[in-house]
Amino acid sequence: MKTSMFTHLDHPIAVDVETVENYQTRGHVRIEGVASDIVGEIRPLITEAVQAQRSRNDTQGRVEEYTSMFTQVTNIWKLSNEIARFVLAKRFAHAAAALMGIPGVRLYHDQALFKPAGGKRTPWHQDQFYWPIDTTNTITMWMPLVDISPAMGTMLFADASHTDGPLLKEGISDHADATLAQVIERAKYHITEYGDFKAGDATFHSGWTVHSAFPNKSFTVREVLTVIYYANGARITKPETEFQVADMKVFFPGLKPGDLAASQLNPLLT
Ligand SMILES: O=C(O)CCC(=O)C(=O)O
Repeated sequence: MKTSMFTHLDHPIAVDVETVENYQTRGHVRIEGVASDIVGEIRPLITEAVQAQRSRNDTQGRVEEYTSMFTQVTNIWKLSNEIARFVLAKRFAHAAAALMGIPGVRLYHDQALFKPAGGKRTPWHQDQFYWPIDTTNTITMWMPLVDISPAMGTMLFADASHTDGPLLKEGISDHADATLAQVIERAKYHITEYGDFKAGDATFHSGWTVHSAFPNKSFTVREVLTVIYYANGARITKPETEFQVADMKVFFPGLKPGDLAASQLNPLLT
């Protein structure tokens, strides 16, 4: 990867007022071309790291059903300097901060989520159920590394569901999926899906936005990288579930409830 590419990544991109408003009212938004200039260069490095991790068969300390739905690698930025430059890029972090309307964001973690050909639907869920953190200013950037269509597993979002906070005290499962589907019907949330994506486009969704993803009906792997951010200044809460106990250990190493959520794995990015 060329050094000039890295320099590019250090510059914030403009996020217009309408995009910010859309994010804040609906709990999700799509920004096209966030990384289209560089995704072709970073993709081979990420796929290589995912392959290496797959052969180690390591769940990386997490307790979650995701591990059976995807080839998932968490904190992939720790595996290569180039991937770190990408994941920690100011370009993405500034967009995340602008959408949330806050000055500073820290990294929670990243995830390569590679859904294999034939991979099943991602059930409805809310990410923040898993996170022991005292802010609702949390956001996930979800970025395909290849061009994808809905038939390969793009996401669906329940509009404005983030404004209702936690809707279910259950981790991802078929049961939780069915219950959230009922919640969606009762609340009459409008469901948004964004159609086709080019590699390097991205959606951003809030930690409490109810979302799911289509199955991968194609013959190729759906390669996605996500990066999760939260407001600088947030503190760690007392874990309420085994998932949150695991997340505290893995993503806030050495810290405890009440501490500032700022371990060496959570650099300030803006
Ligand atoms: O990629 C998927 O299928 C689901 C991803 C997801 O739920 C997330 O990034 O929060």
